[in-house]
Amino acid sequence: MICGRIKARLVSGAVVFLLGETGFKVRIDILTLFPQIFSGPFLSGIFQRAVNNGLVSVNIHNIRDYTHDKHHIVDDYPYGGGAGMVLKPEPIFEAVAQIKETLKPEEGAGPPPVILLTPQGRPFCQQVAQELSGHSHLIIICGHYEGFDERVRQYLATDEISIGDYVLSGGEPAAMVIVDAVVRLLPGVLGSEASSRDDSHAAGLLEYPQYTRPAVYRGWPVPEVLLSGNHAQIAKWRRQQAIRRTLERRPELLDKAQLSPEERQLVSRLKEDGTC
Ligand code: 6GU
Repeated sequence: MICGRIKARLVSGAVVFLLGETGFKVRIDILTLFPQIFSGPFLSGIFQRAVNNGLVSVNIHNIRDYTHDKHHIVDDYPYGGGAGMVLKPEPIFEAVAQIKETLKPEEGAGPPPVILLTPQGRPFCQQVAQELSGHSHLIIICGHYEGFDERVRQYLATDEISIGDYVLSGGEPAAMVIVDAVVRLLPGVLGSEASSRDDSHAAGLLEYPQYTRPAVYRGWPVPEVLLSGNHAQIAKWRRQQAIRRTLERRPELLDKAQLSPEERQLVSRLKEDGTC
């Protein structure tokens, strides 16, 4: 098995970047007009380790390679007029069909989600990352120009995701964000299960403050409780800090967070104190 090295493979004239090869638990196919954008981000850090350990494979496909005309045209003028261009449906349908054809029967029980990345999609958040991390195969399509022909949305995509209320010139940065957030949730990718369990947003709260040595730096001490060795006290302090920080910065998150009655009281007290 050759893993961890990026391989440029020629598939019917198409360059497909393939990270790793066989035996992967999760496979992600990304369709893009700019495959070269992806040659960096998936080659370092936890991502590379995940690929090396056979936990994930990412295949990047150039939509242009699924055209049949001499000039490899992927877009066209909008019916009805107006500014900008629209991505043609044929190469996108064809790329997805070819990817699905290459699936081995044991890969994924049902058809994989086909996710369109557009500013009009449902908002991406930790819960969506968790949901996507439960699939053994994802197909992600990056949009460009004025958008997709609506038939891609209607008859091919099973999901549409946006990473926030702003407009990017293409879906590629969004694909990187989503793939990163999903891959780090896969079992075995992070060093310990605890590291993703304690993440900001994992429990609907922002993460508590962290400290490392020295115990006093430039006269600024680490909170004493963290040096106490009392694990129950430390856990309580961290939980309170997470609540306090969430109330200060993202109070709307507290409505959905799972808090004990005592913690709800803490929130009311902090609000009354005006400390937040
Ligand atoms: Cl997924 N695509 C584009 N083009 N812009 C975005 C986005 C996606 N999410 C937020 N803005």
